[in-house]
Amino acid sequence: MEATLPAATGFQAEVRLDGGGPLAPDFASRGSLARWHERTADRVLHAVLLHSGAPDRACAHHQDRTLVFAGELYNQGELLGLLPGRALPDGDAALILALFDVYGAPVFRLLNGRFAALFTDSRRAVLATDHAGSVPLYVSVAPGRVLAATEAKALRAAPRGRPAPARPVRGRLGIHQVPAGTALDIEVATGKCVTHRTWAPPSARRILPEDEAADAVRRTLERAVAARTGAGTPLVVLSGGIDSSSVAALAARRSPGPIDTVSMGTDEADEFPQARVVARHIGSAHQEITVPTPELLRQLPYAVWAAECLDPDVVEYLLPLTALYLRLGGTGADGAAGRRVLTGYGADIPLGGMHREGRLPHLEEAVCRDMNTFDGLNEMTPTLSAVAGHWSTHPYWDRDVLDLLVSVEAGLKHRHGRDKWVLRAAMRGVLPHEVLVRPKLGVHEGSGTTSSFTRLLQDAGVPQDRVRQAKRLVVREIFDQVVVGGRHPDEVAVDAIARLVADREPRGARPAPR
Ligand code: IOT
Ligand code: MG
Repeated sequence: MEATLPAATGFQAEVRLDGGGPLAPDFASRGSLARWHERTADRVLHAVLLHSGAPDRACAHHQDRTLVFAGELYNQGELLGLLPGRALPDGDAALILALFDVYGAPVFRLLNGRFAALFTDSRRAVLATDHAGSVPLYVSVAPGRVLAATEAKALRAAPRGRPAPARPVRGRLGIHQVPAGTALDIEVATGKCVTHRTWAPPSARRILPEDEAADAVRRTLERAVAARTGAGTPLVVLSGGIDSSSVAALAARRSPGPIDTVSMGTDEADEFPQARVVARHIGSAHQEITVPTPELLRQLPYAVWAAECLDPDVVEYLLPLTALYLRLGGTGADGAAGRRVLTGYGADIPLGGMHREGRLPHLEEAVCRDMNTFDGLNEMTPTLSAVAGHWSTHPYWDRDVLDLLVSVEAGLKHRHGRDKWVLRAAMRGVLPHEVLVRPKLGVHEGSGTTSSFTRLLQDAGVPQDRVRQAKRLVVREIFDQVVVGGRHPDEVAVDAIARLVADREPRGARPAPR
């Protein structure tokens, strides 16, 4: 049977001119580890692949060239069309390697996928992310040695690297994150880097008649969902909002049997009734998971550990999903298998869904700002679900869907008094009317996450007007412990960190003692 998960979901790799030994692998992602070792006349490659049973297709080797690949492609059909008359490559890594022979490093401009990759030949290492950088990739470069990994913590023990044309990771001297939509071409002997941009958000806007815009969104999203459902029964994390309901409905339409859906709530808030309407409509096998608020907050270190993110808003979005994924175990057909999970994450970014007022200049500005600042937040990282052994993928950030959604003019995004109008119009006839017109409630609000995190800090003594800053400090402290310091999230006491942050408040900002 075709595997449900990608051949590899992460890796750590080292290319060096002399021998050397591999670093100890340290991942938040759960999975088996497979080793790949290769020595040529010029260099040594050690790779450790994170996988769920079939790592062979994650590495491809031909002559002196090797490609290490974590993730998956969504446009294999198009890509195969570029190799007429050749034997069909077996798997995504082999396909990219064959294309590399034809196109060189700019091959990454051809790919629509969710991946991180390392190519190496006799003298260089090319590190590439997908257009969205949705599988994070970190690097440490020094003359004679290139180290790379899909989690920063896996490079913690690396010798100090030199500056690279990429974002430095906090607290980790010499570790950098490869930007989204980028291939870094590194000469191993000298450590010199050349950057190839492989994707950028479109700035131009398309003017389309309503029907045409809705049709294009429907068709493109349908294809993105189809490319992601794989073998086996897909699972959609369903809030009941327009974004995830669309994904679930399109997945259900092409599935021979019922798909699985799951909703998460807390003892404080949930959107279970809304999600049930959708589940009933599409005939999914639906599950509801309630996480007690104290448990949710205890999982903050897991969210930061997985996403290696310092942005408190993003961590707030990711926390309920982290809690959901950690509770998913046992939903697989055999009780334990990792699931392929589809989400509605990311739709609000190109459509300006978090921006709740209709003025088009503001909406346009919000979309531009969000498209210019998502890189490095790691909100799409597969590690979030991989901490529980699952593989998540986000159809709205399919390259074709994203290009289309970003580029439709703002008046199609907000229209007839509705946000995300073009998506709602695309789903007419697919979803019930009440779902099509449902206003947005974010994952953090629908589950009460924002308010419970706020309360945690206020209970620790943080005054109202300092909560935002305190959240930033809490996330930073957790990051320093679990990413920089290498602690396991279970060893991190969130309550103690909240008190520490409250105590660090400038004196004047503290509430007067009662
Ligand atoms: P939101 O859109 O609420 O949730 C993202 C996805 O998580 C949903 O589409 C759904 O698949 C899943 N989900 C949400 N809530 C639940 C639930 N209760 N049960 C099961 N699954 C659920 C934040 C947000 O509001 O998420 N994400 C925004 C924007 C991110 C902003 N980032 C940025 N500017 N860089 C988004 O676009 O998804
Ligand atoms: Mg959403």
